[in-house]
Amino acid sequence: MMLFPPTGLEYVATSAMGLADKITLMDLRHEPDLADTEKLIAFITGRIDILCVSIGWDRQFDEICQMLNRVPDNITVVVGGYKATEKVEELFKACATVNIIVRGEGEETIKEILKGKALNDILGISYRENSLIRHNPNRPLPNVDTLSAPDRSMRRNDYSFALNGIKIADISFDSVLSARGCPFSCKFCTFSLNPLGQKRNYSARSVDSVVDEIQSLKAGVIILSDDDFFADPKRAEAICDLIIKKKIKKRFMAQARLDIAKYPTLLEKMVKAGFKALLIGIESPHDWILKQLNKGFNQAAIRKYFKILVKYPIFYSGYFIYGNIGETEKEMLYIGQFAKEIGVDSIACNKLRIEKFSPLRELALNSPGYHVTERGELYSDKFSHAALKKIGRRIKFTFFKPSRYVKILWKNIFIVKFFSFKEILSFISATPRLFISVIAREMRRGRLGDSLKRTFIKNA
Ligand code: B12
Ligand code: SF4
Repeated sequence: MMLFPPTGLEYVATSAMGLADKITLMDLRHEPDLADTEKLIAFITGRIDILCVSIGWDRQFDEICQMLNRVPDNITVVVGGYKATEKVEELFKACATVNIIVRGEGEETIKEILKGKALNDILGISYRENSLIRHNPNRPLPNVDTLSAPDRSMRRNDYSFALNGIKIADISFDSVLSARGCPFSCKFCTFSLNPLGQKRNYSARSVDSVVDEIQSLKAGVIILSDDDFFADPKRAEAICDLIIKKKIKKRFMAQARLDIAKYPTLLEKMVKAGFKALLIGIESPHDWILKQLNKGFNQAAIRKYFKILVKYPIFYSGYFIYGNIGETEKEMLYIGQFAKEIGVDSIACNKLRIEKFSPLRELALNSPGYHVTERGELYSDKFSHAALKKIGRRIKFTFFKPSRYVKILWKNIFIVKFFSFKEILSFISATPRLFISVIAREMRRGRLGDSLKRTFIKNA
């Protein structure tokens, strides 16, 4: 939905300030004039000495490689980001134009590159030297309080509420990273591991610096991009206290663990401070799977915690994982029903992924009949990708009946009060345009009939 800025790239660009004559920060999702590769290459050619590219996830990885391969040879290409770090070898192989890959966190490393330090002395990079690829040792992870928050004045676009290209309401978005790392060790999760397999110790910024950054932002809706914003409940409470004291009026979304239900005072303060939505990893209804994933709670605890959480005017989006090692179809399909039982407002279901450094890799590779693709997708002799995809859709459709969308709107408008009256009016007036654009999109993709059937009749 293009709601949030590329936080990692913004941190790196801010760190690079003052070390280049001019820095242009570009979020290509918001550069329609450069959507065409020819135009993008023409823009780069002749104007740019160093091209710094962030690759955060799998999506469009091949397209990015194709684009990078067209960059003229005289331009130095530096690539960083989660995916680039995980795929160092593959990236060098696929893109002859890439000179340097910055592995892991890049703020200090980019400075040394731009200052012209000898490449063999820069920690945390892999680089091309003639026909060889050199890998320097890892860079120790810095204390996050030493890093400057992203300089928003570098942005060339706003992040506002648009769906399918239609502006829905005058709401703008931003993201704030208050801490890096997570003190827990769920086995499927690589959030708190950087992709080198190096555990990121939980490192939190001071309460004042976080609230100062929030206060300085124009955006009305802030996502706190921390792996778990409430990892240190006392600190989270202090942040809420300061937001309330400074009368900052913003709406917040954050990723949280279920255990937050143990802190009623914190929950009350969160509501007062403007927390409207929590993204919570529930993962599975089944005790044996929760244990396999080392999640740290069981089904009874989920039910108990949700009984408490639903009393607060907060929108809860639950993440679930299906296609776990040894999981039956019946167990997977129970997710939709379970989500309804506990009272979560919305769900997102993902197939189990086994990334390069996932602690579950060994178990997956040693489980007869299970296979992991190069892209980290897990499938088995019993459940192919296609079969899992179909199960995923069935889970989704058990939960997302048309009445669910009404409930979601109701909760956001009347209970959570995410939207103001003016925003709702703007939303209503945009609805016909939005509806037409969605229909046009589905017709363009040749799947209008199928989509209508799946939404209103049944999941095929
Ligand atoms: C918040 C978040 C989101 C937010 C995005 C908010 C935003 N501002 O962009 C939302 C909810 C939208 C989101 C969506 C998705 N996300 Co997400 N997300 C995260 C999360 C938790 C934090 C990202 C962040 O802000 N990190 C902080 C910054 C500072 O770190 P960073 O981005 O890595 O950048 C540093 C370095 O990588 C490096 N660097 C980065 N770019 C560059 C460039 C250069 C030139 C240099 C030198 C260095 C450099 O320096 C940066 C500063 O230190 C991460 C997990 C994590 N802890 O990182 C997952 C994560 C990035 N997401 C992930 C995934 C899978 C997704 C989704 C595909 C989920 C889905 N199934 O839909 C979607 C993809 C959306 C899309 N664009 O297609 C995965 C990617 C895994 C992978 N191997 O591909 C991660 C790693 C989580 C995980 N382990 O599963 N996500
Ligand atoms: S799933 Fe959440 S709580 Fe568990 S390690 Fe990952 S970020 Fe931490």
